[in-house]
Parts: sequence; structure tokens; C-alpha cells
Amino acid sequence: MKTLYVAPWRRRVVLTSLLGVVASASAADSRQHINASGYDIYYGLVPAQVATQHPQSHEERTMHGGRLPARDGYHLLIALFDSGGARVTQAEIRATVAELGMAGTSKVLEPMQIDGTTSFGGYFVLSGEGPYRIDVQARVPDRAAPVEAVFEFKRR
Ligand SMILES: [Cu+2]
Repeated sequence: MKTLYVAPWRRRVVLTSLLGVVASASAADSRQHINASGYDIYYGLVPAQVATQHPQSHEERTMHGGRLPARDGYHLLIALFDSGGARVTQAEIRATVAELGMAGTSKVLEPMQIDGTTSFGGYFVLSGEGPYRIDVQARVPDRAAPVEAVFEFKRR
């Protein structure tokens, strides 16, 4: 019982650091977390420059095609956990990033290894003022309907 309680807490701390949250400490944790269809979805969207500077995301330098968007590039990172708290590593996760009222850009995120765990990431160019709407669709094994989550993002 004790283990079950401690594990999720530690998981969140690790994730918060991995997601490279640049928001102030006062920013609510819940804004980085969505529960949908019984799945826990953690997300981070940070300027690509920040993602590459983060000591734990050094893989960023070579991932997603090996080049960074020069300007207004943002790195989206998604981590997915099932209702039992197990990390989902086999999934097709598509993210659509769009300024409100615009068509936006949609792409399948790539699996990325950070400290031996699998998350999913990709670069997007956010050149407008925003706010942005981020649609996440995760197709996971043994589940017919995709797990869907939506969050809003404002550039700082
Ligand atoms: Cu990445």
C-alpha cells in the first residue's frame, strides 16, 4: 500500500522535471496533467531552445530529424499512463497544434527515450500570438477508441 502511494508522487516529480516546465512555481500542476478515459496524460510544451538546454533532454539535439526549427519552434512532450499507473510505451500519438480558429499542424509524435523511459515528442512552430489549442489523440493497444485530450497553450 505504501509503495502504491509513493510511486505516483515520485513519478510526478520526475515528470515535471523532464517536461522542462518553464512556468513559475505557482503555476498549477494540474495544467500539465489531464485525465481522460482513465488514462493520465502529462504534457509539456516549451521553446525548443529550452528543451535543448535541459540537461536531461540532451537527446533533443538529435531527435525529430536532427534539426531544430530556427524560430518559434516548440517542443511538445507527451507521457501516457494507463489506469493502473503503468507507462504506455506502445501508442500512436497524434497531436494537432492550432491557433484558435485556424487549421494548424498535425503530426504523429515520435517515441523518445529519457532516462530509460518512453515518452512521445515532436517539434511544432508556433509563430502566432495564440492562444493555441492542442489536441492529443492516442491510439493504444487493445482499445478501439482513441484516448483524447485537449489543452490550451499561451505563449509567454
Ligand atoms: Cu523530443
